[in-house]
Amino acid sequence: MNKIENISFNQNISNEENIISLLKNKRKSLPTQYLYDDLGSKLFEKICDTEEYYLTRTEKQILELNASEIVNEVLPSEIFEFGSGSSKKTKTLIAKVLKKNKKLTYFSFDISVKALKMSYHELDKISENLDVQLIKGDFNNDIKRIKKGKKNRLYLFLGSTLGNFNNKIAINFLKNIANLMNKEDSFLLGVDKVKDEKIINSAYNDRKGITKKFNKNILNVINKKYKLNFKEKNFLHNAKFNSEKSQIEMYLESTVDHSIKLPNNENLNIEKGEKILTEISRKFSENTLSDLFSKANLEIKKNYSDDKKYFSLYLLKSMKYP
Ligand code: AVJ
Repeated sequence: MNKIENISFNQNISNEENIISLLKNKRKSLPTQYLYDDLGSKLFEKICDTEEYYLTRTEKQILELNASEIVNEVLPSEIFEFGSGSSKKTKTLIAKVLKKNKKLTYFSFDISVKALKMSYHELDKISENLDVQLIKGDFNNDIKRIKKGKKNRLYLFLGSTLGNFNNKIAINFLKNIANLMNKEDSFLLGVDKVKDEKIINSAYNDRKGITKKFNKNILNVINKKYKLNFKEKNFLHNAKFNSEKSQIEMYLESTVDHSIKLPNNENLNIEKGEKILTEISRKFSENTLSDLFSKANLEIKKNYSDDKKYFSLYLLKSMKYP
């Protein structure tokens, strides 16, 4: 297998302080990226196969229907994917490019080594003309260390992972991509749209309880990382759409009064009913998106969606080059 280039900065010291302050806060939370350790990345793949989780299925369908048009529009020599996961969805696009273009370099950028390996195994044997490069890093901290493309690069950020970022971080992230882009580069962004709350809520409360497992796994991750003693049985999975903020908020809700010893040996009391935020997943309207794009200096070239308008793909260009 190709070597994994690690461009992530080691921030262990500040991380520990960060965890303590997030947990001591009146509104408790945990860093969302800790949901995606090896097991978490696998559980997320399983969520994508549940009946209720319409996102992946819908996006894949939009991609398949429009891959030819997208490829004709941008004809990339390089594809750079943020948060590539298993790269299953991207396969369609890569296959289309290989048919048209002779050679393609695919950069898979992810925080999880497991995900990078899955991506490699998914793509490795497709064609001799495909070069797969693996880069380990975190979207927000490491984007500044990504090298610009050599020619005609297509950036991908699929799966509505953008929805995990609050508005400020989302603008910043998109701006960084716009700055990274050369004149001929394009950017394909996948986002989940606002819709009937019932449909959104059930996507994050699947009957098989996989999302529940996924959410609770964050406790094992931080227990290991910071030698904490959170117990899964003291928490329940709570995911609900907040219509004011247009986002799913996923919490772990304490079922008992209990306390946790923090890394600085302080005791943290957690009351019954108290909630720890583990993830937000924003559902975007056209207005929110056009506001985001203009603030980030991105311009919409094309917009692809499904019949029900559940999900959208936006093909974007950097406004640096009028
Ligand atoms: C991978 C961030 C897009 O927000 O829908 C799925 C993660 N969380 N079920 C999402 C997730 C709970 C997912 N993203």
